[in-house]
Amino acid sequence: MRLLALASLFVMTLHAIEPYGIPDPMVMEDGTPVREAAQWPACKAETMRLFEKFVHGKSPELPPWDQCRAETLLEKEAFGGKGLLREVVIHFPPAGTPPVYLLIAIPKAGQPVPSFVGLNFVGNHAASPDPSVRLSDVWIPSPNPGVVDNKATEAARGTDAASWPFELAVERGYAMATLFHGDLDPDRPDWQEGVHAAFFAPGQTQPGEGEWAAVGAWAWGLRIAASYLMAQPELDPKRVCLMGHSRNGKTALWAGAQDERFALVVSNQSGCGGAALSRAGRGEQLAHINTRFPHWFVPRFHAYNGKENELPLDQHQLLALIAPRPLLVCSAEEDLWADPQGEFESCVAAAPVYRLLGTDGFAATAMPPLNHLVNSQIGYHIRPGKHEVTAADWKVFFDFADARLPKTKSE
Ligand code: GTR
Repeated sequence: MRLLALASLFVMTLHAIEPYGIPDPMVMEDGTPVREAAQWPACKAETMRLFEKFVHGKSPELPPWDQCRAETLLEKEAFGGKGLLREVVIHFPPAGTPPVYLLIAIPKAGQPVPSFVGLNFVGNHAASPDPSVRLSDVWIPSPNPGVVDNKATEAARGTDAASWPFELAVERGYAMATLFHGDLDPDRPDWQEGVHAAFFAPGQTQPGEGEWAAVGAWAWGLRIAASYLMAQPELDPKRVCLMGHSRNGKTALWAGAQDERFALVVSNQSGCGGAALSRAGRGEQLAHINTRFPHWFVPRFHAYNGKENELPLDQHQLLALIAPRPLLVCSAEEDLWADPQGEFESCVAAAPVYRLLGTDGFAATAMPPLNHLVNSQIGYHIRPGKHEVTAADWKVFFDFADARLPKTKSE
């Protein structure tokens, strides 16, 4: 029976951790327990289908990179000569899909470097104050600084730069790439702009039952961006990492689950529908998220509003889909809406899969002190403060990546 509470395990070792009757991530749908690593691929495939069916929908196949086309719009020396700032536009099939724009800081290293890629909330021009970065022309939510009638103006430049410390990345030896989720799909219940419409059958106006929603489309864009990064000689294709904050953190987890090419995943305050257990019942609940953001997840997920206990999955299984690759879950003390405790418990509950696959799993049995990195293959960090991503957070991401990625390309 899949809904085996992990109670006995937790009660013995983790007094602070609740199991809530969450599904056992290592029991097959027919009740077969997963006891060996060789059984995991089949269990993983079942879990993936559950997330497709109940949460994200199924995304189209990723277009092969040789069917995509990247054009460099900007390339200049930057960061006091320590690196390059580049912006590219990526066109991809099918015909009619809008392109995505990727802004990248690349250290001058003389050897292929690891990279991070993440979605931004308000356009590349907001991530960097550099006036040569292209001003986005797609729909952007208002109110946002410098956004007038849902369009970016010059006043929007650099307004989100605190979330994207490019120079720090370059100094730490990482490339940092970002793209606007609105290039893939506007963050509103609209299916005409963005990538969905290009896949509609004649007469279709919204995704059908089981088809991808907004988070699925955003995750698809991250994967296309990864294909670009992996094709660049300056970047190590084996060390492309994902970072996402909040709704973009939910998206990073889904992209990382689907695409094993990502070497490492960071979820920053991803909360409900991200790292936090839905059954924990704190902070944002399914009824909140599905009402305010009806386009993020598939309609079947909405059917569980107020009925989280009936979901045939919980979010620790999304974390387990990333195993055995390094995964860092970050919370903020004041961000109770994202339920730090539920994010931590999710790590605990995903750890058996990580251990099954030969890693050190998760090295904490109770919530760690503030500003302490739990440095195991599932990492965890909680800091004081509120819901945001800062340069101090990025330092933790780089510390974790330094510890968990191979050191050089040849390793
Ligand atoms: C909130 C939403 C969260 C989170 C956040 C964000 O309003 O309730 O799930 O995604 O937005 O993306 O900043």
